[in-house]
Amino acid sequence: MNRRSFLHATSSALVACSLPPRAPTRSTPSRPRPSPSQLAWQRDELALFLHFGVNTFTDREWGDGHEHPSIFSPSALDARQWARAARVAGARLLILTAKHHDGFCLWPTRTTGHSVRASPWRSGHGDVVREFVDACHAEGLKAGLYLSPWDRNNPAYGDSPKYNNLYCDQLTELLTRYGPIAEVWFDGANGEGSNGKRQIYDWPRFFRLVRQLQPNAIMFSDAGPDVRWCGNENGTAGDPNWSTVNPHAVAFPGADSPGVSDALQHGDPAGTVWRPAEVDVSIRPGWFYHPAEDDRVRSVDNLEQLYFSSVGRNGKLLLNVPPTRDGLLHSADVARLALFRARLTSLFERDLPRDARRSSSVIAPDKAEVELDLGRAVAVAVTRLEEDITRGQNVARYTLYGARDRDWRVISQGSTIGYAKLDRFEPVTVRRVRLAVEGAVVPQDITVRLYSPFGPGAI
Ligand code: FUL
Repeated sequence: MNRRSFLHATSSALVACSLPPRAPTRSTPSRPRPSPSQLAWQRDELALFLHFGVNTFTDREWGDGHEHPSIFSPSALDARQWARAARVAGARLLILTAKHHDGFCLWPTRTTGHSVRASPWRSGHGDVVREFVDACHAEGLKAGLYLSPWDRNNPAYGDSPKYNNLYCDQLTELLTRYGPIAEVWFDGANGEGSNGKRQIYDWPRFFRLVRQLQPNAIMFSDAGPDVRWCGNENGTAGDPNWSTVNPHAVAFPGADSPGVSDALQHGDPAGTVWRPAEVDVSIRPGWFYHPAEDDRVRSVDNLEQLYFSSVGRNGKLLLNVPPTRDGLLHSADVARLALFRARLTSLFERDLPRDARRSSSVIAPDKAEVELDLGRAVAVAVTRLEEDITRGQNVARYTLYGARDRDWRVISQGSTIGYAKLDRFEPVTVRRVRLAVEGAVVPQDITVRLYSPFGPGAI
């Protein structure tokens, strides 16, 4: 059986194994834990990113700020189509580029004339942000916004205090006009203004303003404060991947000192702050839509791999799907998204073996074992391990063994677990499974989910 056919015919077994929690002692400092917003953010697992703006019409990735607003003229913009496709994909949130580096604003801002107001779209009366947020909410999804700090159009850029005021005004418009915004996405892109001076951003002020205007919004950047960049744009979270970080390792978005890349990829087991990794990657080679890339949309196999290397490595997947010049998601992308969700649903369909006997023991302060007896032989090809992250992230290393009888052998091995760790291997037939947790900071509940390649009847 090839991988594709067995992935289409899977079943699963779920077993929740509780390691007895230890009461914190003086030698066990309390671990950082997620806030309710961070927990919801992670549990959403998949979000869609929408790069849309003047670049869509110039066929470029980065505009230089000289684009004339008249080029922004989507003929059939339908934000409900974006949101429906996202819902079918199983995404819970969409993030729109309200402004990219070219400075063109997709909403009728009072801060600059370089916006949809100066475009022919909806005779200058349109508001993409409004249509986007309303469509998300109508489809039961959360809305998020990306406001590029780098602005290659605005004359104030480079005059740091002046531009910081303007940027705060833009944030204020976006965060007060449209109802709840669940995520605010910052990148650290930084350049020089027309005055030849490098813009110095006032990040603490930006973060304070977002917190004040939308206290429940998650803020993303290299430096959080709520979630961090995973350190690359190819869809791969680090291994290990800790959700705890040392906040001084990446002091501000765009920081480029030694150690930054490692800190973004791996986090820090001794970190004092909870700041999990978001994995942003595009379904096409570019972030913006380019007609020449219509036949380069990621395959379902590839999207599934992305899920394993992001959500399956304790990250959150932010998948970019760019609207076309019509203002619609391309039919190839929409179809791929639906198939991607169908693949995940079929792969992770659950079937709980209620008769599984479990035993668990703490062997040493940093070691614990969980053993499951499934009652009969089961073929297993994928495992999903989960820590109860409401109590923090603790596992540093694990080995999963399986036995049909007494013939114990290693099924998989790994480093961190966190929210979820997915492992895939050649199918093995086991009756008993043993998870050995090594190097845990604090032993805690681990859920072991087993997925069989042969359909529910196999369990
Ligand atoms: C980067 C930008 O420079 C890219 O154009 C894209 O928006 C990516 C998601 O973030 O910082």
